[in-house]
Amino acid sequence: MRPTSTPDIISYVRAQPGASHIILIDPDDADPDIAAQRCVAAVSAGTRMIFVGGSSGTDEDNVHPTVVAIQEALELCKWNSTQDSNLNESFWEVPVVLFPQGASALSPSADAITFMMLMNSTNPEFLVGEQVRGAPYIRKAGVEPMGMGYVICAPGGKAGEVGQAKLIEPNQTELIAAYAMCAESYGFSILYLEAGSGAHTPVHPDLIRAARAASDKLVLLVGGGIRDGATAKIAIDAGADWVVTGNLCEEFADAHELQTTLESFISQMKS
Ligand code: 1GP
Repeated sequence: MRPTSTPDIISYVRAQPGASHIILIDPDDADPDIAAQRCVAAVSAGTRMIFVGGSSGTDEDNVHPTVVAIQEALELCKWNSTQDSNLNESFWEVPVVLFPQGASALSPSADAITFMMLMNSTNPEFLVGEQVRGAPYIRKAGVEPMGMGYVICAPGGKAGEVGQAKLIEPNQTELIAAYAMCAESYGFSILYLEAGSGAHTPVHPDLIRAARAASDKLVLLVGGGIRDGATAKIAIDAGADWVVTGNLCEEFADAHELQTTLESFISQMKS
């Protein structure tokens, strides 16, 4: 849901006071109602952005209803908070952002889109092809594009396979620094270092440090294989601004349990 505190979503993304959490909802893994319940639990725990997408199995038929269900659930929570003077309604103004596998996995109801270049893909479709196909839809729908360099690091997982990425190894710090400089030079706002969903090892902190040192302008996102607050803190201490988790939030059938887990995750990450 669109924040009223900033003129656009990228200003909101930049304005968060560091060590922030994003929940990634994969519409291929959860129906819209479950996804919405997970988002309400996550926002209650302190999550400040919601990504909707996945590297396979998503299209407008599952992405759009998922975005709508999440937006409606947040609206309802915001409305409920207006009935209680102790609650701050802006707390629920958490943007729902597309993190699409391609031009067919979009929704006009999203607040913004990570308009990404998969920078280390060997396939031009992921550099600019899907983006050219999706741009007119995004423009017509009025969904805010946030330019993002997306770089997949080893082990890379399905995102690395589907995106045909030449994976960045943990010792390739000069290379990741060059990607960060390149992303900044393109005028992107965000750089996302991805290890792949469910990765057995997250992005190496040396890579995060090198990217951070190469650019202090980019908002730095890190995700893939982060399952606990201590690991998230390592990423934050190395220079990440936001940590993304997907699998962690899919493990819980019970929203209350998810909320409790994320509360301790976020508090440890920020410690
Ligand atoms: C995938 O980085 C995200 O794009 C999240 O990964 O599912 O391992 O948390 P996980």
